[in-house]
Amino acid sequence: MASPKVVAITGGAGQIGYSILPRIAAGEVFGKETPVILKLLEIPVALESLEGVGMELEDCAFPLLEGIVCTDEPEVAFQDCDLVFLIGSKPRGPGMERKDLIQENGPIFTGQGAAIDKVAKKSVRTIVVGNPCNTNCLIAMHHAPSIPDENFSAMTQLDHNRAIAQLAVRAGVHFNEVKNPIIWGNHSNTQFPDWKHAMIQKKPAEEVIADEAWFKDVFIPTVQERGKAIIQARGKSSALSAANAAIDHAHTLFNGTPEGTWTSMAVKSDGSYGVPEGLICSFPVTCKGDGTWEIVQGLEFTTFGREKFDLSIHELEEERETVKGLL
Ligand code: NAX
Repeated sequence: MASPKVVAITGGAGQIGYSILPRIAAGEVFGKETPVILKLLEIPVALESLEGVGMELEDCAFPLLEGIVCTDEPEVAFQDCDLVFLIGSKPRGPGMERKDLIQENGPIFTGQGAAIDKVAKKSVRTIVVGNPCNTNCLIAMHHAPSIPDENFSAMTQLDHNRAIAQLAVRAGVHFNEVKNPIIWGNHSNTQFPDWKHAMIQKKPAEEVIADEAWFKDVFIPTVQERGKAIIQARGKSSALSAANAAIDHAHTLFNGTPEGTWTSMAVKSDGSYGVPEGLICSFPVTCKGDGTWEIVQGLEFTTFGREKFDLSIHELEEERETVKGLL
């Protein structure tokens, strides 16, 4: 058996927490030979509920689970961590603008970034799920100067998976036969779900589907607005699929992207594709499996695609401006 990996999850008593925890404990990120220690962080009012989640995890008697810590102190949760999922944040309240949400949640990520900086392993990987995840990731990264910026990423894997699913359903093929859509930009409804490089059964998606109007008028808005559709249907936001995507994101970081494929991940821009340096923007990335990623280079845009992507980059710049006091 390998030595245990220490994994922290914030918002452990929340919906996504409830769906993701058993999967990490079952070895779905680090494999069936690697034990895990789970550290769950919550706000004080949710601690009792968190203890209940801890009891349930215990009752699963997972062979790989070596320890469970429930706490409301970030420095306890992040101590010696190999992997941190920053999921906990406040949901958008009635009448709240996106800007208000950013200002409300931003401070959570200054404190948690600083705590990661202080007590986590220097090699820790942090995946930000709590919204607005790109900008929250920017804040956390900024407050952890002793950890490489490349160790931070925000989750657009759910959007990526939604794009795969829509293409598969439209083409009438299995999900496994769809590769390489791309989510460019922000995890918000300005994101640009790009089908131009996607492959279905090893053929270009646009040859298989051959319906430009469908891509523009159905595919893009369906992926962009899928979160809203789930809320309308379920009365609650996506949790099972969000947790699944967070597992996929972490699994890809630590196990790599299969040959010839990429995934979508929001990472720090190095200026690729004209994205201002330092923004946390979703790009197509490949991973080697050692926790590192690389932005796929040399892909081309149509004028339509470029305009869509630029809109999302602009929103990310506005978000950065909104939180500049926290950076
Ligand atoms: P829930 O409201 O069910 O759970 C959030 C939990 O976080 C609560 O238990 C709350 O007490 C806790 N929390 C709040 N502030 C905290 C803090 N400072 N430290 C630790 N815990 C804290 O929300 P849930 O459905 O689990 O969603 C969590 C976040 O994921 C939200 O911000 C949501 O918008 C975001 N999402 C992001 C997605 C993505 O693709 N990036 C998709 C799914 C989801 O919407």
